[in-house]
Amino acid sequence: MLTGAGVSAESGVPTFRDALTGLWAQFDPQQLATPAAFETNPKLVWDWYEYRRSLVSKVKPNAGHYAIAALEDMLPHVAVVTQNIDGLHQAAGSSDVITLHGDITRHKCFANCQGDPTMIDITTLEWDQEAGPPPCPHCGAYVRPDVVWFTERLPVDALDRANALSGKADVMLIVGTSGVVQPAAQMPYRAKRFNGAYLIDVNPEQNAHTAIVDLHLDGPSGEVLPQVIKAMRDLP
Ligand code: BJW
Repeated sequence: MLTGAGVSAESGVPTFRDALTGLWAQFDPQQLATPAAFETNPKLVWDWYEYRRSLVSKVKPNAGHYAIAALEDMLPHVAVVTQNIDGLHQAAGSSDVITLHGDITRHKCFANCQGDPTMIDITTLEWDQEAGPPPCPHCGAYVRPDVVWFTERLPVDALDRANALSGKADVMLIVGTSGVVQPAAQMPYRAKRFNGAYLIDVNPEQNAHTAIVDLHLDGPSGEVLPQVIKAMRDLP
């Protein structure tokens, strides 16, 4: 599985490119999700992530997440390579989840002063929350969310494993991603090139992968994936 923000849309988590609604509508998410934006305006970026972290803390997995988890009982090995930072695959019971872009509930020192990454538990900190991000208790640099921003390297172990699994996949389901963000967007190409994988795209919209997939299942993943499971269970 390669998943993106669309798989969580039916849980009430706006997709990345739809994430800026209401007060946030005036900003471009691609401009906020960068280390340069955080350095320029730490409070703005921190407040955006706090808003999204609060939202994620209230949502539950949807039928799409549960269908993906259910595939583990039906296939020899299912790995979920996700670009999502919301933890909903894990909450639905998927046991092998590779998180390429981090986790919005975790935090680290912006300077990684004690080694990369220097994780910080913000529940142990006291600071003026109106002022912006807390200072790192070790060095005083700002604390930031443990997510991967544009121009930053992905976690090496996660990327290596995702690349290796993609290169030997028999089937890849690509669910709820626009397919424009690298290196995640390369995974289907690796699966096709190295193992001739059968590619299935689940998305209510055309996207960057639609042209190369073997099958495009047009619809929301919370509706399409349970039907896929049912069809598999009904096989003779
Ligand atoms: C539904 C649905 C429903 C809706 N059911 N579906 C090579 C070429 C060009 C550029 C680059 C390159 N290599 C690297 C880059 C630069 C950059 C990049 O890719 N830029 C592109 C935009 C061009 N990549 C990076 O910087 C990466 N770092 C890197 O490669 O380091 C080395 C390097 C750096 C620089 C140069 C060269 C090498 C890091 C990328 C990190 C991405 N991080 C983010 C933010 C995470 C934290 C946060 O959430 O705030 O990750 S960006 C954002 O995009 C987020 C997402 O995980 C990611 C993907 O988005 P996703 O999931 O596809 O969501 P959407 O919103 O785009 O699409 C939703 C889809 O769901 C749509 O298709 C809907 O139709 C669908 N949908 N409802 C099913 N119910």
